Amino acid sequence: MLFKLTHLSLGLMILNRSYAQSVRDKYTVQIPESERLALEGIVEDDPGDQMSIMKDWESPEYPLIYRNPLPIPPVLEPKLKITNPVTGKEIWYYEMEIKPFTQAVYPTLRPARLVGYNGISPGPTVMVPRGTESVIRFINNADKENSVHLHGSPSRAPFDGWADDLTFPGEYKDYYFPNNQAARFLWYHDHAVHITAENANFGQAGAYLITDSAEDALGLPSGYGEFDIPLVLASKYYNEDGTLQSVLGEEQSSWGDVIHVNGQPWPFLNVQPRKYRLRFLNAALSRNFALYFVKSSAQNTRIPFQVIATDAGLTTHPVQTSDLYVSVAERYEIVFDFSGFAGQTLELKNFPQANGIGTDDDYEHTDKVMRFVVSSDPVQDDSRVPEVLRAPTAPLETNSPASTGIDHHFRFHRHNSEWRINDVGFADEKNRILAKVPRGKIEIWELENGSGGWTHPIHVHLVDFKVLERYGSESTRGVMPYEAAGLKDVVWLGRHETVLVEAHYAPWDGVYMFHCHNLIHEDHDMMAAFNVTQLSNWGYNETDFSDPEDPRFSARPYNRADLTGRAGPFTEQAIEETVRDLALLQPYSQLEEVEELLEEAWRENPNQKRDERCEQPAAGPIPRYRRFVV
Ligand SMILES: [Cu+2]
Repeated sequence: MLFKLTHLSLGLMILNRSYAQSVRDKYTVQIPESERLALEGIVEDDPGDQMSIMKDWESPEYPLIYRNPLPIPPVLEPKLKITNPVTGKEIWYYEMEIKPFTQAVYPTLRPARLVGYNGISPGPTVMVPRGTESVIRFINNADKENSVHLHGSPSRAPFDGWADDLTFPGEYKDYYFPNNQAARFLWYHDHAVHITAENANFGQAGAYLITDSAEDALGLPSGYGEFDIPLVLASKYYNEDGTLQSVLGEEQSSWGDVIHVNGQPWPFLNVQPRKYRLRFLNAALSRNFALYFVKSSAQNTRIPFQVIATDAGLTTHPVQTSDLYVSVAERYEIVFDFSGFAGQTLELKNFPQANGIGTDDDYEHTDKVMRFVVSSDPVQDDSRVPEVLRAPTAPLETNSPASTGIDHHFRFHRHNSEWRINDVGFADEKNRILAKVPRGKIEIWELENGSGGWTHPIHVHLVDFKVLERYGSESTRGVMPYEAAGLKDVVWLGRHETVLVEAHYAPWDGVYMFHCHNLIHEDHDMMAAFNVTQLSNWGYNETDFSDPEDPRFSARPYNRADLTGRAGPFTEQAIEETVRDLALLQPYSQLEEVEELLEEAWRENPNQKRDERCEQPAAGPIPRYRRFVV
């Protein structure tokens, strides 16, 4: 029997290896010579035996599983609506104060001290119509520095949450966002260098929804908090006394043994027997989820549902599935039909170690997420899930990739107990720009996790990508059908998995991060950058926001009395002036023109090659202010 099994898995490995080869044969590998040499020189740590023994609790035992209702984060109203002096359209101005608060998680223990946006976690939900720009003033009234990233938004570099662009306690920073994308579930969260995991763990994450009329017209289940429910997943550890465990000093992963949805451990939601739109966001530090639904009375029978959206908004069509992988930072939206379950209870569950794709530590109750209690009274449900949800957008619209070459290969690995990308960490300032992409170019990046000891969810800022291929010596799952039906900004590299992603590097030039979204890995130090470089001779002058540390947009100090008394920079007049001054710099008002010109340049020269000048390393030190512009 043992012989047979070994024989079988050996056969599988050989089969997978030849599949990997056939995938790679479809593409020419045209990675830069310096990158090839760097890859050859990598020495990797041996992961050893990472399979852990399942434990019951590391936190105090939580006594109220499925006993507390699901909280819904409140929608934040804009404080002011200001007319953009360039476009004449409204800019919605919001404020969020990052401050401590307490949450009684355990009924008989001490409350946990958290730090969140406006003193709640998840933070308030921002909901903004497509085409309305927003400015959010994030005010640091906490005890640690922060940086805010609006995940999934093509924000200009100084507003993208660059890890070194810090706002310290007693400072505030105004972030300017375009909201030009089709309806989509973005999220805002901390991105401060080395303490992102700690800040996120203690509460700094929230939902940000762009809405649009095209989506509204589809007739999907709607009504925020009513039939359209955000489900922000997290997984944490608590101390003996009921306070939240810090993750400072943790350098491997923080799996957590207490599963939270919208800040509440293992909640329940009362639902009607009808269709609901459920928006999943995995906001955990390290834990990946493989979700499925069952009836409480039939735990072995998974119930199918329809995936309708990915990280980048609606999929082209609904994709039916009965399980859903959601690695850290991924968003998937589904429509679940409770109409056949009147008077019953359903459970949302989680496969241990994602069916062998993950390496997450499991505990007695990490296979549970939440419960749905379906009322017995029949209701009228006019919502529907159309067979076509949207037209495909680039680079999804082509059946074959526009570029046949692999432009970069990035290996996510561990060396000397440090997490690295092609042997570089974010602290390596001289070498951390790993790609220089001419603006508008379509590139294919090959993202590799050679290890069986750990996995990495990879996030590329600025762009949406198409997941072209997934392969690996022990991987058979390929690209999941729901991954293939939409664009993504995070992709999960499971055990021994390599993934090819294709993206259009637009619309802005500038320096942006890409990194592992296991926040412990990101902090220590699996993060690097890419520079979308200005196109020469494209006959167009536009505003420059390419430097993520541009001091024009850095955080500023404030007086507490000014904030509470609405004086100084917090008067209506001062805010209006600040927002108008920002708008006059035109971070986004040229967007449509820029996109048209990029499309035109692309049509005229579809085989645009990498700009050879980008291969040259910079000569000598680059002056501080211009240091990111090559
Ligand atoms: Cu990682």
